[in-house]
Amino acid sequence: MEEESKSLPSKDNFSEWYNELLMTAQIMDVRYPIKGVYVWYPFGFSIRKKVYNMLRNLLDVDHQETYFPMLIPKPELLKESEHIKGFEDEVYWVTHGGLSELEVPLALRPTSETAIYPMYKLWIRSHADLPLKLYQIVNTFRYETKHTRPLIRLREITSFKEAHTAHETWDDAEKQVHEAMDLYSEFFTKLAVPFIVHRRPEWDKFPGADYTMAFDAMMPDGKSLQIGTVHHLGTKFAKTYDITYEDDKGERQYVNQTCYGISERCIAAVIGIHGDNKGLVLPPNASQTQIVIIPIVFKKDEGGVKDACQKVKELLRANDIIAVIDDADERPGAKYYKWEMKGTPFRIEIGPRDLKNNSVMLVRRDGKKESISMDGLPETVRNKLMDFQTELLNVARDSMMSRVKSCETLDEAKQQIENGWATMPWCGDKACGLEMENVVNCKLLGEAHTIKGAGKCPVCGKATDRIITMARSY
Ligand code: P5A
Ligand code: ZN
Repeated sequence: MEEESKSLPSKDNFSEWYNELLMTAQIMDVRYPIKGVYVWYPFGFSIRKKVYNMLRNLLDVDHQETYFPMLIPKPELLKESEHIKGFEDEVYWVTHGGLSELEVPLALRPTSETAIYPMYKLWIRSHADLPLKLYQIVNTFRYETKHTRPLIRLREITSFKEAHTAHETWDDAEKQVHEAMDLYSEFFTKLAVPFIVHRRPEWDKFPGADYTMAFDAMMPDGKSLQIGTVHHLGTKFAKTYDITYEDDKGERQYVNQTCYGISERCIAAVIGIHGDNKGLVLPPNASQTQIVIIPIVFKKDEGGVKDACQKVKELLRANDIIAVIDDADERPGAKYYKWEMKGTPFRIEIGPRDLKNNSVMLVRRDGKKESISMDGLPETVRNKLMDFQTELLNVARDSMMSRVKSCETLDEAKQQIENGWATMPWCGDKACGLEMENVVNCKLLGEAHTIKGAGKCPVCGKATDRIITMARSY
């Protein structure tokens, strides 16, 4: 596929930079002629593959993967009144089969509760069937009316990982909420994406949930991006879809449920948080290729540089480090540009002088450069990849935390959210919360148990130790 060799707008103009990068680095093609629907380039898809394999591996420990239909009969979708109120203006409908109108219109799943739970009613009989923990990775469709953006706000979400669990008691389900949060924490940490978990306020929880815990990442422009959510569903859906089990006393009880989801927004977060003016920066865990080897050859291949490159590649591969050689007939500079754009974590340059010294030149994607010995190369490289991964996370986490500031007045908060997040006391009343959102023109992300404090509600003046995070959000 043709590479375009032009430079990116500065990352200071985040939106422009992001849109250009997706095309130039060949992650998403935004030219598909439907609003909110985009196409994965094979390179972008290789990132998706890496990232979702990681997610699968984490889930497969104690979940089972499955597949449910994309089409949902209208009566099933409409059964849960609170749920459908949240989604009714986002549903795509299939109304015809060929020329004939369908007797029962079919919805394209906006999420799969209403596809899965009628089957859970059939599958769950006794307490021996619990807990049940299934997940699927599918596309879902939401007729989003807010500004659509590739990977961030899609009308076809192509990589929707949704897990749905059923338990005996409310407390069992709550335990699952915590397990899911641990799993997501591990996932985002492996992706080098720092986050804060917020308990969403009542008016912003998942339609039909008892409560919602959300993972929020900070994008370079200071806006928040919800990169994953875990919902405690209580018995709400169980009552609607009549999902019961026989307990050990022989009595029928409603199951308690949870569901949790992640989409390709997690990849948008990696791109946004780590990328720079030269392009993508991928943490080694998210990159198909960890190392590009570039032969530095002059007129004739002095000292067997090409052979040495081949040997290094094989040595690394034998140690599970994915290396490729770029031996195209181009200037090294052009190659650097290309692989930097694609975010490859490390570049190894090998020239005649390096060979004489029994060493190679290692250049990290963030520019740090050092000569390392051929002896023990795979171990050195593996350690340095891990260091790089950890540093990316630490730098990003420090940068995020330095942009979260505690504020006392709404004016102060308004200033603060121009390039970060504001935290402030909130009495807990919905009316005060909505007023705060209005005046500051932001979203109340909710309470984070990692952020503590006390003070007075800026609206009603009541003393409180409830601290809420405020942000502009995607
Ligand atoms: C949990 C899984 C649900 O749908 N049902 C099954 C629950 N939750 S959610 O919060 O509505 O969505 C889960 C996550 O998906 C991402 N997301 C989106 N990503 C891209 N484009 C969209 N239009 C979109 N809508 C939601 C968010 O990360 C969200 O947390
Ligand atoms: Zn108040």
